[in-house]
Amino acid sequence: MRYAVLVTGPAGAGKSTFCASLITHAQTLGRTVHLFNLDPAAERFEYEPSVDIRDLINLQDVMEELEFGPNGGLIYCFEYLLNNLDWLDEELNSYEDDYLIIDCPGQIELYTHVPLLPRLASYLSTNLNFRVSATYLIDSQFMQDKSKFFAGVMSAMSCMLALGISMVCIMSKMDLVKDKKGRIRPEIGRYLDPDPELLLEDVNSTTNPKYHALNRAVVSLIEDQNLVSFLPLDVSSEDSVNTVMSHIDNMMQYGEDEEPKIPKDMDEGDFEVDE
Ligand SMILES: Nc1nc2c(ncn2[C@@H]2O[C@H](COP(=O)(O)OP(=O)(O)OP(=O)(O)O)[C@@H](O)[C@H]2O)c(=O)[nH]1
Ligand SMILES: [Mg+2]
Repeated sequence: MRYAVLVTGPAGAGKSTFCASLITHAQTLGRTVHLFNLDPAAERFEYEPSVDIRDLINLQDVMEELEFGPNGGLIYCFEYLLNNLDWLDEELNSYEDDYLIIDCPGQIELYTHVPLLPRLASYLSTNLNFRVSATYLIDSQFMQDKSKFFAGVMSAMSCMLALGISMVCIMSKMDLVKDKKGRIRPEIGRYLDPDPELLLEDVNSTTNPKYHALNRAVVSLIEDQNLVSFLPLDVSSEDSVNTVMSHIDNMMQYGEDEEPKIPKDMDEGDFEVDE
């Protein structure tokens, strides 16, 4: 079985940093994971990507040669990838029984407006037999403001619905919202698993009454989709990275259906079978 985790979230949410911390942590556990860079505009990485979209196409070249702006150029790069999937087949050919961590660009256009990433995720699972899941990162500092929290949850939800795969939501950079004793500040902590009704009261208290019905509709949507809880992530804490990785493993049922391996110096005849 092959596994792939798409690491998504808005620009600057901490995706690349999180990918690197997952790799470091996997190494300490003796597990092999590979970084797949899917951002054609990426500049540098802590770990060298094993697979890199920039080997196929580079955003800078597209912008110079075709005179596209950065966002149009990005869409062009993904369309190019999807028209050249034999490149991907070739690159991923050698990754059997492997775990890929896919560092994705943050632009929501690639998920919803032109569903390029959903097509890629579906290609990985349907054609290349990967078990695919996603994470969505939101910067904890975003959560200082209730209306930003709503916006963050809505964007996570639209990403999840567009991708159509299971997803873990992560609140990143938790080290920045801890008090002097190292505890998560309560005004941020309550957003990790908040009561939607309390959120509604909070948001209503700061919005014009003509939007209260809309706020109620948004809260019902969040409740129905059961997408309001976030896992805290502090990349400086090994425990925190471990917890997040365990959630991702569980979500993908990592390793659950691997065949038990017979040690090399025994053959099957060495096992006695009771009839
Ligand atoms: N304090 C703190 N800073 C972080 C953490 N994670 C990321 N950062 C910082 O946040 C900034 C953005 O991090 P990246 O990992 O590049 O974010 P990204 O989501 O990959 O960004 P793009 O690829 O540009 O969309 C960098 O300056 C990081 O050093 C964290 O857990 N704690
Ligand atoms: Mg990045």
